[in-house]
Amino acid sequence: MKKIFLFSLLLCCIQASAQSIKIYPSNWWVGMKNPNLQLLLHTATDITDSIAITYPGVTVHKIAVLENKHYATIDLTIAPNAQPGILQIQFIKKKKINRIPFELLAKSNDDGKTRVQGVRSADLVYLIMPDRFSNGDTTNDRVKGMRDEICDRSNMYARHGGDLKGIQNHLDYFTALGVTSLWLTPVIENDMALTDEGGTKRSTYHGYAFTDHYNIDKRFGGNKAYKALIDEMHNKGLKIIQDAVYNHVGASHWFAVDPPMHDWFNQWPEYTQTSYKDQPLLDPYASAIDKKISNEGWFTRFMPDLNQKNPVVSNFLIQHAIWCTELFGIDGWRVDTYFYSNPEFLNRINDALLAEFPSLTVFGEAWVQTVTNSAYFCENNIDVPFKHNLQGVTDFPLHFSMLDAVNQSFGWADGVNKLYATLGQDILYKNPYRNAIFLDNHDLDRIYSVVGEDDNKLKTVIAWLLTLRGIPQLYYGTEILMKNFKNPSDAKVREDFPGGWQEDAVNKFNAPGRTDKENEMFNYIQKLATYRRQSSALTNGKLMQYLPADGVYVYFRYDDKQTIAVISNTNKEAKSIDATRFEERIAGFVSAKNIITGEEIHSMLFSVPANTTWVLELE
Ligand SMILES: [Ca+2]
Ligand SMILES: [Ca+2]
Repeated sequence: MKKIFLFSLLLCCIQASAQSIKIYPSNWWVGMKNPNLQLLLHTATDITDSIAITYPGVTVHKIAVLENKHYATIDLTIAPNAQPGILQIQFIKKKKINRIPFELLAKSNDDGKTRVQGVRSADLVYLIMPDRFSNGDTTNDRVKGMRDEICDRSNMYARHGGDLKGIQNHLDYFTALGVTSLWLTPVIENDMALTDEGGTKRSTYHGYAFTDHYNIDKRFGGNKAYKALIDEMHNKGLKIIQDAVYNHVGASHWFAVDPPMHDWFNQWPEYTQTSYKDQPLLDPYASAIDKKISNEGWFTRFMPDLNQKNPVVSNFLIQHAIWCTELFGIDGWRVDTYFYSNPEFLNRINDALLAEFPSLTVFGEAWVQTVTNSAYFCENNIDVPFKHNLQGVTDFPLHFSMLDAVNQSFGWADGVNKLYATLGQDILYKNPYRNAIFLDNHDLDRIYSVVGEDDNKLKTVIAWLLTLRGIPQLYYGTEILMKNFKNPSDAKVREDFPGGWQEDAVNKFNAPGRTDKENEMFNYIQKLATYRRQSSALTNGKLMQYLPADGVYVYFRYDDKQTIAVISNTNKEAKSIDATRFEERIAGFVSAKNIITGEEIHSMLFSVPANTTWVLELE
């Protein structure tokens, strides 16, 4: 131990000024699998003091002042036998010592058990935009000193006051619906002034412009409210998915205002926006410049693009993801704008997270058009020079094909044939059950509008969502028939949940506040989701699909305990079905029970009404 002390002191020959020093990460843990840690120190003035750390089991390897002398890094290792406690980082100048405390906590013993559990195909994820769901604490609607103090529900671009307490107040609503996991759009601090986009002043209520990774936004309730929400969720058997953004930060982030190094962000001779195209990243014929623009072009002018090839940037992002997972007990990560980040970095951060938390789920947003492109960005069976290691993606090709299947007339390559053909390309994914599947989200037209406010069509796509392979994700409000297209703005698909604010005239969290149609949809989802939870075939079973014929599409989910048939008639008229065609899956069964209506079918010949999907359990 003595030797370690000496070594730590030896390396501390750097001059630093010790006033208001910020340290990132803001704390760490003993008992982590990776013993290495890189602290990033930030002050308002040049660092000129000596820096020393003496703590049993902690060895300092390197202290470096960065190109911008307001920053230094300390590389250290934490021995397996190090004890939790307060480590003092000493800033020494002319015999005066300023000590900054840094806490080493004990790593949780419950990771992988009651927290950090992973989110699987057995779960049902409910996506929430916290600013727009429910206002549980009006005292945080406006926070003095933040760059945007506006809270105005009459303005769709302003913040509306929704927060984490509001979500916590409705945990029983989620469990009643059959939801097992929440995904919240980012909750990390976005202390941004209003931005000017095409003449409209907009707040970053959506959360994708981080300004301090280590603080949850105070308008959502801060770190304390986030911890309280997640702890209660875990107690109630609900899981949490956090939205990660590795690609960019908000222009008012402290390290964008005072960049630690000249190459902290991707640099261009003049402002260069990404093409938003994924194709050059896998196209064997792509030019180098197209690839570079896709990956290193900026998302917007006010979202600087992080250079993850810089190892200090990369360490910062990796440690932050681990810090959040361990501190809050995150069960899964949804990674925003996945393919815009450096690919080697992406593999590194996934490896680091999984090494520390083997049960964790990570899926990336890959907004692409084809299964090939989608599969390229996760673990796949494609013979390509660079292999991504991501578990799964947000399955856009399946999303597009479900919409075509329900909205198009049946044809050789149209209607349900699109869904059938898309699933057939699952040969490209290593494990398609790890993809997040969805009908809509905060960036897309709401599904009820997309299906022309046709309740039967909505029931059909919800039946597909809850019975196909993958991790199903429902967008808040689908169950109460919230609608809208992204016209004139995506804010139209992010409206407030009625009843989430005390002053709301109606409260759709309760059955009496919902219309008959809304209750019917709520009850339909509840019934299917509740059934799904205890169904081994629907959550983990195999999938077998039959060639669509005459506008009718049939598939089975099955294992050795259970067989479920899903029959969709997408025609405008009833169709008769001869089930002998499905002999391979139905042999040995004598009847089938409609899990929504309870009706029984005893014949091999039966008729399915127009525009209807049945989910049947074979008996
Ligand atoms: Ca509030
Ligand atoms: Ca980028």
